[in-house]
Amino acid sequence: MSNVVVKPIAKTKPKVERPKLHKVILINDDYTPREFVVRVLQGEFKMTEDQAHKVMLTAHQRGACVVAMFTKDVAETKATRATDAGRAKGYPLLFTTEPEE
Ligand code: TYC
Repeated sequence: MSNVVVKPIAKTKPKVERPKLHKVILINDDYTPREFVVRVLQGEFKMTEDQAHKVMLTAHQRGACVVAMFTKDVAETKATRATDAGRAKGYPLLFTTEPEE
């Protein structure tokens, strides 16, 4: 009787890589009202008013600010929705995405 179980030799190292995250970046402009930017950040990125205000101010002062990181699809969807919210009001508000390093 032979009930010895031989474990096959693994040929490939199991590799579990996390998907690359993508930054959503808020770009400053001279026309979109500050309060509108804050409301879009709260609505689309689930920020508190305080967090949203800080991000808006950083973009206003430095030209751009990283809002958050998501998988590629989620980052692109949120950036598009947030940009479209501004466009619907005639504002040039812009959110872009960029892969993490
Ligand atoms: N600079 C705009 C103003 O002075 C406000 C603003 C801030 C717009 C951040 C866009 O990403 C932005 N009304």
